[in-house]
Amino acid sequence: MSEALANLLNETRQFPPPAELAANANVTAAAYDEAAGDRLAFWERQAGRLAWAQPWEQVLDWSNAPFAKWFTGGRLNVAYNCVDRHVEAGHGDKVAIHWEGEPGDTRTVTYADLHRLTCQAANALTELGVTAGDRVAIYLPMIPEAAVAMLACARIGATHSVVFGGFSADALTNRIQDASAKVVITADGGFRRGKPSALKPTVDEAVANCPSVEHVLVVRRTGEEVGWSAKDHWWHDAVENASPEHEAQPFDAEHPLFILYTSGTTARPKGILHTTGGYLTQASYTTHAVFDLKPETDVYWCTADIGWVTGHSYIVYGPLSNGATQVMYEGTPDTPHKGRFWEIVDKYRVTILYTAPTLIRTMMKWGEDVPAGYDLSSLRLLGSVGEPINPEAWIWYRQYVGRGELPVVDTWWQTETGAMMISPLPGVTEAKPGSAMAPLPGVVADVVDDQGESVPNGGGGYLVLTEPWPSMLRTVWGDDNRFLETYWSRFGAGANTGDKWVYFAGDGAKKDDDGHIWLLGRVDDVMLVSGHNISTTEVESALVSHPSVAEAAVVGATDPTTGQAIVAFAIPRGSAETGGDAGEQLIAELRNHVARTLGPIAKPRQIMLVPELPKTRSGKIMRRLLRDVAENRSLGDVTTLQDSSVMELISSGMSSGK
Ligand code: 6R9
Repeated sequence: MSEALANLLNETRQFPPPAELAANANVTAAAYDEAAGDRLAFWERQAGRLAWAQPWEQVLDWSNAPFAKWFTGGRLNVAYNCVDRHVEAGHGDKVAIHWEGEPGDTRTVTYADLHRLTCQAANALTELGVTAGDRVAIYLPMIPEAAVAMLACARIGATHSVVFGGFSADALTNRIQDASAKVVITADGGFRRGKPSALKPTVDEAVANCPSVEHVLVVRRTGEEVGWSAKDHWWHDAVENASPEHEAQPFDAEHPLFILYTSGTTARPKGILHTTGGYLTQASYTTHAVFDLKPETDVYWCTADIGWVTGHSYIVYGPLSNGATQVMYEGTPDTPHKGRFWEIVDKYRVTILYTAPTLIRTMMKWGEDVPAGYDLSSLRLLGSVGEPINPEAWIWYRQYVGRGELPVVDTWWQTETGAMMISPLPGVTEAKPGSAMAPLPGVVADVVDDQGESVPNGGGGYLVLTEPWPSMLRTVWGDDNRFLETYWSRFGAGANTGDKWVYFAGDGAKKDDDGHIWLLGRVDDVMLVSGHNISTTEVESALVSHPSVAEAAVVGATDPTTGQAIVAFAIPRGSAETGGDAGEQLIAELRNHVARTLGPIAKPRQIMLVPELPKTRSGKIMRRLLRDVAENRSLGDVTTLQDSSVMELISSGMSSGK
């Protein structure tokens, strides 16, 4: 996909780290050299940041590649590392979680509280017959019990499978069945958009079809009435009456810690399996390095949901293993008003904020006056994850949230990688807006062409990881073949890679002239227009760089002449004129703007001005649905959409706009 790339994305701005941050950074440029010198010794030192009950014998056993074993023979307890050791070190009174409910109710959970709750939950699960190796499904809103439930499983060696609270009964059923979960932990519901949103009825429906489930633990959150069966137990009876004494036993470094399902390109979700020692090592180290987290002074906030991998690694395991103080928020960013996020930053004096490009673009749409109404001076570092961040969104984030001063770390990683892989280091890297920059110390990545050959600087292709890393997925739960086929078959160990195992991430990427990495979206999101490969991300970035566009999604639609044609959906900014002729004029201007920015080949055949874009609940644009609209097909499955009415709006706009 190299040819069209040369004239795409000529973003040249670069921002060095603030001098003070660089001078006091947890991790300096030396880490790159150390890791390049002896990668395994580097990871061994990072594993040493954790408390091990028994040291490992071998850092990496790759003899059965690509099935990895890290820190073999080592034993540790994840919950001990995230909770007990901080209490033992005298930090029991320190706040672990400042929790903010959507209706404005709050809870303060110290490390001593977290210890007590985790021990009680561990005893309650044991009482229900859960033992090491059993699977427990967790289907909860963003309340402290979600973190407690995960830690309690880790404490007794049960493997958790968190299912996002927005998923349907079918999705929950499939996930419970695939892992044969014995217990489900849920709540009556949570608060979303100003109203209670029930969870228990969905669990009831799922459990009716899941014979493996013996017990259901139910947290009372909304107080709404719920159906009740012989399998159900109230959390406040079972957990809050359980003994607060529990001694954590160490588990093998390769003991299964959690399964997390990711949808991928086919319908059947894959249960990504993560284990204990390597996962915690990298989740913990990257939190320390990329967020420059200082547990004594920072207040950290990751806005993800615990149902996604970002919530696992950067709400629960990464921050807590580092002894951080963090904010956890139950609800949506615009309830009861559009300044809710900034109000929370202001109230808790948040210093490190980790959020997603989709949210940043939404905030752009709402306008910079909203953050300007709050005191955001406590912030010192901003992070982004989940999608490529367009340069304009990056600049907006730095400008209006980060006072034009703060470093923005754009962190590329996946459910499968378990922890961050490609990202700036905030005290070292001169960041370029829109680029994840370089592999972190200890990570080895490359961009290769169709044949698996490394592309030169300036070239584009597929992102691959060429050396194993501690937090890598170990397999797809119950399906080793799918693990091999999906991730390890595309490029080897084959002709161009020698004996090397090469991990195929499924993302398109390019290397700029300095060798820095730019992510271009999933490879299925690359369009072939008149023989030229053009990435949806780059056309979207070009559109968003126009002052009248807040957000854009681009798809390739079948075209009789060009193979595929570029069809764009753009949300105008609040200030843009779009009525009548003004709309037509804006569309013409935007088509020309893209042609000017990226070259005539990238000029969209068609641009639709739309009020919203279809997104999954984790904020990724569902281009599949937009492709259906662009090709005049009836809509496929919309159940994972955050708001299914969006598609009606878009489809009706599409027919009238033609
Ligand atoms: C952590 C997470 C993984 C996919 C990944 C890629 C996209 C995530 C990104 C990014 C560009 C970034 N992605 N971070 N693309 N720049 N900083 O999101 O995991 O839900 O498994 O999604 O998300 O396409 O392959 P997951």
